[in-house]
Amino acid sequence: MYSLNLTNLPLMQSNQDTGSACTEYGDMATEKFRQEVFDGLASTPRRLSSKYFYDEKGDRLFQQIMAMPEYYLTKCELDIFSNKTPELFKAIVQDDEPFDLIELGAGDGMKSSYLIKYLQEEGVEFTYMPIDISGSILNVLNEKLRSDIPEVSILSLEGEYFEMLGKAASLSQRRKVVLFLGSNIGNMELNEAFEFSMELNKKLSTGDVILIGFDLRKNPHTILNAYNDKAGITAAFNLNLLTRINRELDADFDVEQFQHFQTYDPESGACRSYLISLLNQNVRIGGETISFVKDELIYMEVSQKFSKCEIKEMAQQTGFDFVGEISDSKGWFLDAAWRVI
Ligand code: AVJ
Repeated sequence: MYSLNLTNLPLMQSNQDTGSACTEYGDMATEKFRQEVFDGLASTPRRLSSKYFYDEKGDRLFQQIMAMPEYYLTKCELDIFSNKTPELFKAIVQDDEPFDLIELGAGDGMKSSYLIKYLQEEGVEFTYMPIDISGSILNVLNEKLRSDIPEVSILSLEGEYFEMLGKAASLSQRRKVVLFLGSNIGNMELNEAFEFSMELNKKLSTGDVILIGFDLRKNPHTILNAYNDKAGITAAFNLNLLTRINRELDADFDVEQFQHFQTYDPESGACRSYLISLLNQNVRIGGETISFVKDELIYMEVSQKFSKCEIKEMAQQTGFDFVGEISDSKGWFLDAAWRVI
């Protein structure tokens, strides 16, 4: 059985052994964060990027969201990965040829571990390459897999998606299968999602396969409820970004004076969240002051919902052949398999 463990090779560890590189990376990340916050708040409407929701507190809040009865997405995709594993297998495996299984934003690998286990049991030769911006979550994932499926070969890649995809390609010539699960693609504006898909296509080779998780259009109440929970966890998830800005960018947002507002537009399929300023107020960020008038909005996040038809169109228009689609038992969520032409 192929079980080369590359996880601990120094080459694979970005910024972990040199304190200075680590600090520099941190400074650069903070600088990018500061720039994006200022640019976003200066645009009309004001906006902040939901990719910054996930600090330690944000990770915990997202765990709570996934456990909420209203939030169906994770349960649906888990249904697919635990009950339709043979179909996933058929969509991604070609002959018995070894391949690299790359996961973008792997997180705790909850869903993918079902697929990994199945591949292992079928005796397929593959290396699992989780890519995540968070080194600590990769460590957690590593330990978990190592104890649950000890024979699996893992190569963790810490960093930005496309940079690490390039690295994966330079390290191995094998066919690539890329997982991008959880409807993470929904957090991009539609044009950004198309650009992302084209960029992914450019970074891959003919015959490579990607498996993308899409949340499907359904009864608008079901969708809105998933993002507008009574307990206010989604509200806290949005407001936590203000707390993060206070801490990391030396700001003084009064979190009590902003209120979460959620919309779902069944025509466009966009589910959007906003924060509303409850009064005229000045917020200091670093050396600068931003004035909010009462009822002014900050646009925080889009969670785009798709029809099957729109998903097929995206594949066609970004250089992929549509290979297959696997839905949960409710038909609410879909993992689509596309092959690079
Ligand atoms: C992590 C992108 C899947 O948009 O459904 C959950 C994030 N935001 N509740 C989503 C989220 C509010 C989530 N994804």
